[in-house]
Amino acid sequence: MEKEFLKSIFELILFKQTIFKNLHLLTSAMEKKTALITGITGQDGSYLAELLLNKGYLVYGLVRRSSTEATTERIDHLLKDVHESGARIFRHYADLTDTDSIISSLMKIKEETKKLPDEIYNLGAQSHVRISFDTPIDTSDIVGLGALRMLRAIKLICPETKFYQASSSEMFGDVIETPQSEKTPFNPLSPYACAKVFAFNITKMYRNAYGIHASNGILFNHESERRGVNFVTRKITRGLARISLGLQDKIFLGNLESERDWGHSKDFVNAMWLILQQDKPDDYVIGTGEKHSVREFLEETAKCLGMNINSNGEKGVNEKYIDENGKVIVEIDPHFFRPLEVKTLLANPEKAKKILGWEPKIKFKELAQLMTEHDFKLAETEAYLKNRKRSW
Ligand code: NAP
Ligand code: F7E
Repeated sequence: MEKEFLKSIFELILFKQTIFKNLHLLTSAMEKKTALITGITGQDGSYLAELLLNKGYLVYGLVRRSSTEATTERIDHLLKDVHESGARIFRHYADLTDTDSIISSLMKIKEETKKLPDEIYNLGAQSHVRISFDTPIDTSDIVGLGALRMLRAIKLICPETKFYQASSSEMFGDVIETPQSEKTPFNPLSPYACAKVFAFNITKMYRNAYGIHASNGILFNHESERRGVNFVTRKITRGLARISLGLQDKIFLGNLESERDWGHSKDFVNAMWLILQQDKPDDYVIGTGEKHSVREFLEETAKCLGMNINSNGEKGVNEKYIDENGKVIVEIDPHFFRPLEVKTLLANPEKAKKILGWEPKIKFKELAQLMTEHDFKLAETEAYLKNRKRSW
């Protein structure tokens, strides 16, 4: 009898919590804009979620199921228990390769907020260019067909929703002209870039054929303290920071001569938002208008750390960087070369400046400085924990 009573009290509490959550969501959604982000656990997704929350949005994010909680590391500081009154960010399990999960997520948003999202940002991708040569079919499915799945769901369920497609400067590939603008023809060199070209074109096609507010941001490389550790900038800042504290001996890199137009992700997600605030959908190149080589990034990082490193002067796979104690700290490993290499990329962001009023705040040197400082602090913590363990 007592057990039954306790059970009904417990059920009542759960019921109240659900009603409270839905009521809270309903009132919030009526007052606030709602956005859905695919790829919310990625570098850009996490900064975009922060930006939108600061602007008062309700934010939904599509998250892939994983056997660990590690994939939400970049957004853990934003997540709250959905039953808490201030919760404005929500996760739905879904996958860009699974149309049903995308449609289900849109229907769930409708159920919970009694309206459909005002804006959808499609950032989900297998975004590593070299890995796309190893997994071309999976990459094309996520990157290319994934965008089409999103657009098809929008056409069927929420044709009024504004759509942002994360297009990429990789589409320019073997560049036809320098710098690259919205008018520069594409010439892709990887499965990733070919899939992005498809996604770009299908976004434009849905805009023209069905009047959907669908725009492409053609973003040049952007990095940050949250950049994945297998992209070259983070590999360098993390690697050299760890080497400087004796946690690692050396790093292995590929082509040091590649040139990229590197900006900071925080600036770039602001451009994404500005693109969707325009009355008319359109395509925009987003970049800093400055290019630097991988070698320059390596040398700038060493400078930030006060490391004196020099090349042995050899070219290609025999080149090494050596520190003041004669220790080799950088070697070349052909594994990191690509079957085809995009040698140089440089943005002409004039249209974004003129129409969106967008300009990057963080340029090359500050970017390297921010990333290096961040990775040095992480390495210091790692070294401290390692030494503490040793003293036990
Ligand atoms: P990122 O850090 O690699 O993040 C990619 C995101 O996509 C992650 O949240 C990942 O989830 C998710 N994802 C992967 N496969 C998925 C799938 N099958 N279904 C749903 N989600 C999936 O990439 P980023 O640097 O933030 O870039 C964001 C977008 O901009 C990407 O589309 C990228 O291609 C594009 N882009 C990036 C740059 C750049 O320099 N960063 C430049 C131009 C364009 P997990 O966390 O579970 O892996
Ligand atoms: O390579 C060279 C490599 O992997 C940059 C993605 O966000 O930006 C990114 O693609 C350059 C390339 O970025 C290593 O060959 C040398 O030339 O950091 P990355 P990415 O390929 O430019 C575009 C715009 C995107 O859209 C993509 O999603 O650095 N490089 N040595 C190396 N690259 C890596 N990863 N590792 C090396 O050891």
